[in-house]
Amino acid sequence: MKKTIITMLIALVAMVASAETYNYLKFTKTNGSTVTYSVEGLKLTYDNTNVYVTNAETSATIALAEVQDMYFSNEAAPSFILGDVNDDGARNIDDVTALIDYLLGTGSSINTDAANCNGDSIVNIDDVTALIDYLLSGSW
Ligand SMILES: [Ca+2]
Ligand SMILES: [Ca+2]
Repeated sequence: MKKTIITMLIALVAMVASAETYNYLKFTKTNGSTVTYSVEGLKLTYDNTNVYVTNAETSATIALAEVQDMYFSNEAAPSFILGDVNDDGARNIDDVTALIDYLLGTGSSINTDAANCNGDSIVNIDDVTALIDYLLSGSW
């Protein structure tokens, strides 16, 4: 049944893609992260547990259980994780510390795109609050 649904999903995506030219295949994962793959040389296969993506640049395996959404897009996923201030791939209290140190002028460099947690145009104490709220609640 799951395989049938996936087959239908891939067929639907292929039909939609043929209507317009897109640059990326984008996956939204259940943890909220997104990942994009260039359609250049794109090959998509799957089995009962994984989707296998191969293109001209890379190959990747994505667990079906992690896939929330899959669609073609002209926009690549952002190259940072919102709130991952220190760019180590995880969001935790170390990012709060790094952000506070940055605001105090005592820390090392940070990813200012990832540090702008509330999505306005500046990095300030409001982003510390937003990041702490996220860490406590699990949602932005
Ligand atoms: Ca981090
Ligand atoms: Ca901000």
